[in-house]
Amino acid sequence: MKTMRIIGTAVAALVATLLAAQPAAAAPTQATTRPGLDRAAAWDCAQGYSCYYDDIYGEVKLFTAARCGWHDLRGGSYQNRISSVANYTSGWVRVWIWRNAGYWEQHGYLYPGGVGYFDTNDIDAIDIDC
Ligand SMILES: [Ca+2]
Repeated sequence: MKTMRIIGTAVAALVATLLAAQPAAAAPTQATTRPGLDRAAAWDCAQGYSCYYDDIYGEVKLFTAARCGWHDLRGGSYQNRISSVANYTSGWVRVWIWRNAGYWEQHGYLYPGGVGYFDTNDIDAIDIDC
């Protein structure tokens, strides 16, 4: 019995080592939404567009995306500033973070017609369904 327990422990340690070797990519999460977040005073954004804000309440607008598709914000004035999004397009919006190890990580997403915020100031790219 003791030998079996030792083997079991060794296997568990090996599995833990293998799992630890994988890049630790956090699963993307839905933007935070809650009742009242979409109050009328905020979220200035035209139907058919998606808009991006410096604060989490959709009040300090950074920009409106002029087209769908991928927008790499690295090196621009909006990098690491987006905190909330109004998505009045008919597609999903996804937000991405550039990891210095050399890869993109999807941080979150927001469904069509939604408004919401993300728990980061680290967003480096947005991708809007076309
Ligand atoms: Ca970043």
